[in-house]
Amino acid sequence: TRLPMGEQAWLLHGFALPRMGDLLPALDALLRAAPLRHMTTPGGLAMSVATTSCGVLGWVSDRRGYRYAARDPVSGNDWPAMPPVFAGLARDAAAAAGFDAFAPDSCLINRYVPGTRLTLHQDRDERDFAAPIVSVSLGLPAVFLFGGHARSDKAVHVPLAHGDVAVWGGVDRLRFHGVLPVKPGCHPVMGAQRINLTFRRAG
Ligand code: MD5
Ligand code: FE
Repeated sequence: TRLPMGEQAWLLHGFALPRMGDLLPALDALLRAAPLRHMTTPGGLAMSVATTSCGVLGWVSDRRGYRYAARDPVSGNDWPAMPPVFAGLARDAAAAAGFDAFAPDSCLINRYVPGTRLTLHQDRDERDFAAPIVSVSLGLPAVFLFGGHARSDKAVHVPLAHGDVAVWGGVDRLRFHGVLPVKPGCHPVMGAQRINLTFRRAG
């Protein structure tokens, strides 16, 4: 099902499920090549979400700020290439939501163990806000907060399950958003974690 969250924001329930057979082995290989790590915020705190990236650009945070970089600062190597099953899923989900020819150059991989949350924020580190953002949820369920254009705007709570794909673009691209603390549990495929893949056109 294709549920509208905003004028140009869509939840594609279960959209990734038919691709899990290719997606999960590709994810395993990526996490071996560029392990998840807790980056440091500009304020000097360790992020509660563990992150890594694939694609031409990866999202990084350190004392100097947030930005996209071509190399993994832990290994000094380029980020692993984006697997075709990742790029194809992102492109097809964007098209299903009305955004043609989405060609992401970055996929941020976020891991939430139980208790991990993501506070309300906007995604503003990308060069061009014309491209949509595609988000793939894996593992434990979570409650997504879909806010407005001001931090104080009331946020709608959207449940996200394993295999759900959300797409945001156009007038909804810069909305405040976040994730409530993930509840304890064990997913039959992914174990005691939620992993989110966030596809962006960053450069
Ligand atoms: C997550 N990640 O579940 C989310 C999925 C991040 C992040 O927010 O920055 O790593 S992406 C959610 C998103 C992106 C762009 C716009 C909107 C939501 N939105 O307008 O609601 O780990
Ligand atoms: Fe975000």
